[in-house]
Amino acid sequence: MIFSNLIRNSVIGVGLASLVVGAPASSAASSSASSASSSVASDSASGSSSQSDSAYTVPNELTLGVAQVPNIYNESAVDANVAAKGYSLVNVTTIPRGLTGILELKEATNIYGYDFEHLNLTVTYQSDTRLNIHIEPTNLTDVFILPEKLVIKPKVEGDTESFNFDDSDLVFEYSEKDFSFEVIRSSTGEVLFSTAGNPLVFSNQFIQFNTSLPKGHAITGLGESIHGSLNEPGTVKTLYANDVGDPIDGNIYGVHPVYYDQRYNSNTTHGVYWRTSAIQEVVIGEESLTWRALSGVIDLYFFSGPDPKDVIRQYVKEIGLPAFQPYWALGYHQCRWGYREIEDLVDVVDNFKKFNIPLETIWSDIDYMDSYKDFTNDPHRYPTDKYQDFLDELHNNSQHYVPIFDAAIYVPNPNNATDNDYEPFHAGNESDVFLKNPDGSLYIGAVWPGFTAFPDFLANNTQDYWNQMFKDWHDRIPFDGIWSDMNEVSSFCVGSCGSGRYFENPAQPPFLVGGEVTQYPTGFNVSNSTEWKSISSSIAATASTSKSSPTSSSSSSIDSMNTLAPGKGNINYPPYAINHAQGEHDLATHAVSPNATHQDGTLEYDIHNLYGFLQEKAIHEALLEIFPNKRPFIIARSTFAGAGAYMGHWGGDNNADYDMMYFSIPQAFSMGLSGIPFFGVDVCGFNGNSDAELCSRWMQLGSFFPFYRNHNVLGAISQEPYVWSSVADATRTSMAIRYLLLPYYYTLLHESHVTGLPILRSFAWQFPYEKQYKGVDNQFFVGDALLVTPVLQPGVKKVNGTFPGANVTEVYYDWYTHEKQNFTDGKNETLAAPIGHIPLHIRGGNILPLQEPGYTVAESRQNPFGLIVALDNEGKAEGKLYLDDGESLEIEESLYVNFVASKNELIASPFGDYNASQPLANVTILGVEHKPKQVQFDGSKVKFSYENSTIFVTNLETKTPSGAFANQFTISW
Ligand code: MIG
Repeated sequence: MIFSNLIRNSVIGVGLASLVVGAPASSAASSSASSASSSVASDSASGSSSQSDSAYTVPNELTLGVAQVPNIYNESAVDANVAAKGYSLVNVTTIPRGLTGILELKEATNIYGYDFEHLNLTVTYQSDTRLNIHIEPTNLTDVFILPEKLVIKPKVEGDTESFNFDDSDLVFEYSEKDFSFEVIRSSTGEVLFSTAGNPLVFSNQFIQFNTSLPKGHAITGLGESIHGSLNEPGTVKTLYANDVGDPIDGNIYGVHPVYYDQRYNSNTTHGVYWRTSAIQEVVIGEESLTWRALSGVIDLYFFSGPDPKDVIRQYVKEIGLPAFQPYWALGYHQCRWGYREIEDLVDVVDNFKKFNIPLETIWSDIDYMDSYKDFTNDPHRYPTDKYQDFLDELHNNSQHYVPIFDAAIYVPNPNNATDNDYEPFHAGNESDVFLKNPDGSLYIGAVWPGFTAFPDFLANNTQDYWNQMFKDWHDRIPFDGIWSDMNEVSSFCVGSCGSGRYFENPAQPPFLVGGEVTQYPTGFNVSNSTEWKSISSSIAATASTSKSSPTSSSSSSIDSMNTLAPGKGNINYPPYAINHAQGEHDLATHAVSPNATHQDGTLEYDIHNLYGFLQEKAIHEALLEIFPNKRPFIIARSTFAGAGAYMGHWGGDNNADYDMMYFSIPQAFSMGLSGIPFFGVDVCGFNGNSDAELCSRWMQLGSFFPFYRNHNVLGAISQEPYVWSSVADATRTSMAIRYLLLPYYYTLLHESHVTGLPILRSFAWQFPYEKQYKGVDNQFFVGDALLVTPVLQPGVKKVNGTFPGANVTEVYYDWYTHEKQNFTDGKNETLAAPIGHIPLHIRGGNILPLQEPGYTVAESRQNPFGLIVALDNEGKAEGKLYLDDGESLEIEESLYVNFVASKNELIASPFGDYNASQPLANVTILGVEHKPKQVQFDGSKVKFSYENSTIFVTNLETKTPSGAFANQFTISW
């Protein structure tokens, strides 16, 4: 039906005049976005497929949004806190777990939408640590309610009869006349949240409330953005999923409407989650926080902590515990945009082997596709038979393959028989799975292949269609996981630009691809210029460096657009203009337009922020069909609260520079507290050229992130770790540490999966109320046991770090020398850090499980185990190990080992039925003051050596012939 419409449309006016043949047009949208992104240049010819020679491009003018003045920059904009009159609360009624009441509008001001006259307030004490405040219009016409099937809703816990309000750590208080409310921590009496002094604003396109914050606050969360770990006063967070190359402070790919408020005066932390998919903005002031949304209802959850890790566990448990990644996900991943043909992949895999750098997974960017179409492979550059042979070989070597998958589906040209045989579109169109325009016609945007449609994950048939497409694809190309890109959901043109012109397909997008290839990191050594010259000439042959910016908008200005409209309102140009980090701030710039409509009538406007999340769930299900009972491996770009239950995430398009390397740390913290512990960024940098120094530092830093992948933009110089010998050395060093620590990382993966705790941990979580460590985000812990102090600057041989509690309660040991460090709490310690060395310390009190590294994860798992016991000041330490087959979703056999050391004795107590048959080879005990007379394993003497206050027990294999942890054992000294 829809498709026949398309055919009919196609006979109307074929306006070829606006099409550009061959050469790429000017750079557009994403390059003009913001400070950090100066990326887009280079050519499309080298990356595009066989048809590129005569490809049309999508006309540039289709990419330009209507210029908007964001309200926060508009000095004449009305301040709703001043102008609105608020509500009064009446009819307050106590209910078994809380109260209800009616809010009556005092006077309509209709500032950025039509005010609702009556609201229902419901307060529910969900548990002793969780309180829910729900406010929605009494009349729900034109109000979007977020369905539970899209985003989990935290539920009341325990039995209502026996619930005792006095046990709750959170208390709700309210004022009736000028309605305001407070949330108070009962144990301390402290006000955690107070709307007093500001009106509640609740209209169809604008909801706003405020809370006071303590001066000198420490607010984290409200991602995703590139930012330090704290949201300092003056920060304005835009929560609108956006395909843009990592502008500092701007809205990027994901949306996490949650903040953590860590208070150093009362030593408590609480969290606040607004369960809404709406477009939002949060303004952090010196002593206030203002939260606005452009649709939906108020559904706030308070988590009482009281420690930051408690808040993380409480929040993440309610949104969805993180997916348990397969063991192999912890291996090293190599990717780039520009592995042009299958032979490139073959070479890269060979090179890793040749240079003896472990490679677990090789990735493909859009290079493998036939004209960038999903579910295809280029018949010339990636012919199916060679592709399959390659994957066979890879799998025989226990290595893995992950291809990119783009969110949009190509709309073929019905006038062109070869093009029109693109089945994924026809199958989807026939089963009616794509987003529509408000008039019911197909919504057609533009992405890499040209004009495209967008799967509607609320439509009835989408999951079946999806399962079938992925299965067919996997039957041909047996991938091991999926890299999900462009799912914000990105569209390069504004609105349904392809309606009536999809018959121009294939039409490539009108902006250039590739990195800013002339750019090198700060501190790039000019003496390396010979290297640069040789590659730059080859790049120059294919690259265009033109950077003309888009002409200003031809359409009308803010005044004529951002008006009040009845019903659901002005959907494409809401009266309140957020500060969207795209050139013209138009919501439809570089994204599917807000008025795109789902099968059940839901508008993108209301659930734009969920597009990626819903797609990831659908991919997750499709992968489960392909690999029954195996943990799906998905790395995705756009995320929402709860997405971590389905995927891991990478940080998107960063730059090959030191700033972005630093920002990866706070970004990891922010993802961790959002329930996405499996995180990493493009190591060595995406946009721009990396260099040996930056890449050495980054390969070492990245080796401590849960997800460890090097990725690079099209057109930039190669940056695989073997490209520079110094990087190869640095990489081998830190990869040997990572692979040695695989059992520790896997135990942390499992812990995060069952508790919600992040893997990378900030000082503020580990030492929550040491004010001097507030906001530290240039160092981090891995689990509780390891402290990483990376070099984040060029041209240095030393790095400063701090060591919480050192010489007071804590002991730190140097990883490499085993020496106990003579550090002082709170002091900046200067550490030697020549290229190739990343300072790493073990915090006393911890026991680390190890396994001798192999070339792959599978090989490593065949090797003997080891332990590092790092004693604390009292000669104690403890640790854990979790193991299983590494891939089953329903885990039948698992092994848990508890390690406890004290009084010169280590006891390992296993339980569970998974059998790891590899023996224990060695145990290293740090912090033993005097050389012991003897060391015993289960009462019989074993050989050992002693040096630097460290006992080395080796050659233990014969003591544990049926597996290191088959039985309990004791080692004493
Ligand atoms: O519009 O597939 O973030 O990792 O290399 C750019 C090409 C599309 C964006 C991803 C990046 C990937 C690139 N993609």
